[in-house]
Amino acid sequence: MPRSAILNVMVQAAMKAGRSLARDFGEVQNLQVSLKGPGDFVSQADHKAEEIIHAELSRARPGYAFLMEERGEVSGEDDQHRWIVDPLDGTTNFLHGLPIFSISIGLERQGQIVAGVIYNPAMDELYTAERGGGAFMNDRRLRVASRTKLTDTVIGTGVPHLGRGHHGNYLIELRNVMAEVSGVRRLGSAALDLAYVAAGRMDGFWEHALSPWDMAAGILMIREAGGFVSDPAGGNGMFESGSIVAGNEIIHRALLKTLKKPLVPR
Ligand code: 2AM
Ligand code: CA
Ligand code: CA
Ligand code: CA
Repeated sequence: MPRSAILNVMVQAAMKAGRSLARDFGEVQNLQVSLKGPGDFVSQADHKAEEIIHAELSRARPGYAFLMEERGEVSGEDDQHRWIVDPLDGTTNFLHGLPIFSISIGLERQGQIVAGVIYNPAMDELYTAERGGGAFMNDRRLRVASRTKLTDTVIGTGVPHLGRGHHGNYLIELRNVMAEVSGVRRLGSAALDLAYVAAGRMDGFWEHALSPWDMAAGILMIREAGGFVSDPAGGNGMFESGSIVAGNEIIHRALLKTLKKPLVPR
């Protein structure tokens, strides 16, 4: 399916920012890094990528509002549209030389996510989705994995970072999931994790304490790949709660159930 004009704009912005990130990744030891909170780093690379995305998107669609990780909210005259941007998802990986990071750009129209792009410049993998138009990786149509037995699955997650609570609850969830699946993976870029669920590379995913910019593009990607996404209660409150659970219809339902269990002794 040919990309729409708006998706092309998003792809161009993500690729241009991706080239900037790739250059900075090559000399990561020279980057200026600062601390936003406990364990919460941000670098020149994050800011540069965000500048590029902001410039490209506002040039193509003046007036659209923004929600960006580093700049925060930027209002626009157009109250129907909002870009939701994470210029570098996986900063910790990036700063450690681990090539698992991404750019995530989502577009909301009247509060509904209608287009999403997730780009990993280190692997040159570009994930795109449009509402009703399917999800793609470098032009290949994506479909979530079809495994239906939890014991066969690989499930991604994110460990709550320093400065965010709920570690006790999370450890109970992790224990119960570990006991029921074939493998648990923690890659460190929530946006990429969601793209991998859309691509069928992971059968499911859950994480807490996320922000809209980590999830916006990925939520659409998974749904357009035939998957299911919700908050832990099964509702659509991922942005409000910061928590997300995803998979194909059966694995999503099974994960919701496992995550609700009290600590099962073994
Ligand atoms: P980031 O790299 O854009 O900050 C990994 O579990 C996810 O959590 C990533 O999407 C990462 O996004 C985010 N993250 C990692 N450490 C964080 C921290 N200290 N504070 C807030 N978000 C963090
Ligand atoms: Ca960050
Ligand atoms: Ca992020
Ligand atoms: Ca980020």
